[in-house]
Amino acid sequence: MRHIEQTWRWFGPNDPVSLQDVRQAGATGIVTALHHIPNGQAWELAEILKRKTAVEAAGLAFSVVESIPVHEDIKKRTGRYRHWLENYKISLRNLGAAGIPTVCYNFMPVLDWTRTNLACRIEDGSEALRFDMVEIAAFDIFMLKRKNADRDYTPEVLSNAEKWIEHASETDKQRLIRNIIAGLPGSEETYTVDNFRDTLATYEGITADVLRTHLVEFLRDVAPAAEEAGVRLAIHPDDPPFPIFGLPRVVSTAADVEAVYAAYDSPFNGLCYCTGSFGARADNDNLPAMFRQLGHRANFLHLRQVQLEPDGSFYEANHLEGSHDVYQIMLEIVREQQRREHPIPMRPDHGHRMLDDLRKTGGNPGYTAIGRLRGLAELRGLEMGIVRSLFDNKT
Ligand code: DNO
Repeated sequence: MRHIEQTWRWFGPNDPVSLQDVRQAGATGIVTALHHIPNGQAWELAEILKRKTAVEAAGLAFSVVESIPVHEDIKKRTGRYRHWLENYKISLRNLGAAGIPTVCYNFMPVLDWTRTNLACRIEDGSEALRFDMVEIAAFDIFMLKRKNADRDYTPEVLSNAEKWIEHASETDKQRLIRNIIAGLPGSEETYTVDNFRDTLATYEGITADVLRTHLVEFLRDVAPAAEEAGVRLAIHPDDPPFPIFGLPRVVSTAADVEAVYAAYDSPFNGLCYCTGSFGARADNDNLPAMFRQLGHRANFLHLRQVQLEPDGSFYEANHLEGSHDVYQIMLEIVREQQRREHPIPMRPDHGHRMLDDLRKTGGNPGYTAIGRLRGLAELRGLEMGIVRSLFDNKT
């Protein structure tokens, strides 16, 4: 029987959660990125090896890069996109040379993952990340003042957004702006309202069809290079998995992922199966089935839960609770793992700020130690229980 690999995201030497902490959490693999290298630049072998040495000195493996960001020019196929593409391939080759087997990336225009509240207190007193559709609408319509933004929301959300803006203090508004566009951990880009508006304008005319074509072109170019370098690509789904602020999103559903797979048919061109991202869309209502369909090319796993609300809002629930059936998802993962030679890397994705972490300041929202420790502990117990009951009892 084969087990998935337990990994942990580490933001590098400045991460308040240390590699020693990670060891105590019980993960064996590290997911990290060279965040200091500007988007588009090639990652030099020496820089990669330096990070690898630091990780290995702590008794851990450098398992996954998350992420090599895709330059906006590549998504739009404008400007110096050919140059950035060549750099992307250089980074992949250097990672291959350093023996790093997996690279996660996303193809979301302008924004990476998006939340409105980074400290939403839930019933047990811990703090979760939340995406509130009413606050998104209030930002979009009244602060960003995007043309025709009101057309993108239901009448109920619109009327609640009006109420929100009426009652919001200046501090509430600034907090909302910061949470949405000042960049969440790992998202690399930060914006002010004005330059966010300007950046959105550069996507005029880029419909979902156009963006998908650009993604396919990106993959036809880059995936063969990844294969040659021995590096498995894992595209991260859109988070949340629907268009936002008028920007198209094309990695939100199973059909979207099939188009990614079709662009270059290889196990090296795969998916980061992220339960929390896919699961934030009401019609992705059967995640185990989605894994059955797509899992043969899942090169990386992000496991967490969301609790959906009727207006499209959601918050991040504890790893084993929420709107989806994590047991069934894990069962599919365990089955897929038995068909693979290599352990599929999995990380507990996000966690609540809880216990002692509530008394600390700073840190990366969603990436505190204790919440993720709880997530990893629960997930590894679930996996072990499934593996043992399926295989061990029969030997
Ligand atoms: C959020 C992360 C994402 C992810 C990127 C992958 O916590 O899952 O920021 O790293 O989208 O490129």
